[in-house]
Amino acid sequence: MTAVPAEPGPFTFDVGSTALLVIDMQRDFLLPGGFGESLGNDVGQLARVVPPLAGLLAGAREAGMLVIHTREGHEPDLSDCPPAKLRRGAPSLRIGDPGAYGRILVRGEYGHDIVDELAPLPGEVVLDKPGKGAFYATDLQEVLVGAGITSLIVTGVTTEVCVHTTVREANDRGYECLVVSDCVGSYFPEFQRVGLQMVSAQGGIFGWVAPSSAVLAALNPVPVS
Ligand code: C5J
Repeated sequence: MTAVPAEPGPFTFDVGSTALLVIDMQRDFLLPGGFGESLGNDVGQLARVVPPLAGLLAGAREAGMLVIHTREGHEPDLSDCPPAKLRRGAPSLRIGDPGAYGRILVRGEYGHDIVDELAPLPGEVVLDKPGKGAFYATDLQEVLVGAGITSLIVTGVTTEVCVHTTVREANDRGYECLVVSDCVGSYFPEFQRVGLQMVSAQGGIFGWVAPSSAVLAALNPVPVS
């Protein structure tokens, strides 16, 4: 067992039964000129997540941890996009419309894929999800059960939307979740701050929160000479 100093108390995990979950680090959300920015968002708030997350991803891979990436998006015919979701946003900026990086949030388009810095390695699990939560309409539960996973180290964007929804879904399914504070991001600084507080409040109502430096230190402890 490894312990990470965290809020509201130490998060203990075993590398063999823990997965690193990387949520929706997609070009459509992160790149300048893309879907996220076209909605009036400051994509710089998400870009700052990339360097620490690349470091954590490297550490998790080196430790042999299961890595799972997710991508939010829809079939080209949008048959898996509920009308209520499709109707949202300005008329010219809807899911499926042509954007700077291809059709917005449509599977197979350039913008739908993960940013180059965090590209999945061959053999890593990549789950396409039509909803905000990573369990809804995906094989995530089967993947986790099949790999004997009981704990999740959760990263990605956005903190208050897909990260929160997934952590809540995971919590209800019995998974222990550590949210990595500098490896999750929101377009809105206040949502980032409060979103993290909401996870660890009330004795860790949804899970634990710690920075990537603490997780990396636990994954690669300095040997005592
Ligand atoms: C959003 C997400 N914010 N991945 N998606 O629509 O959080």
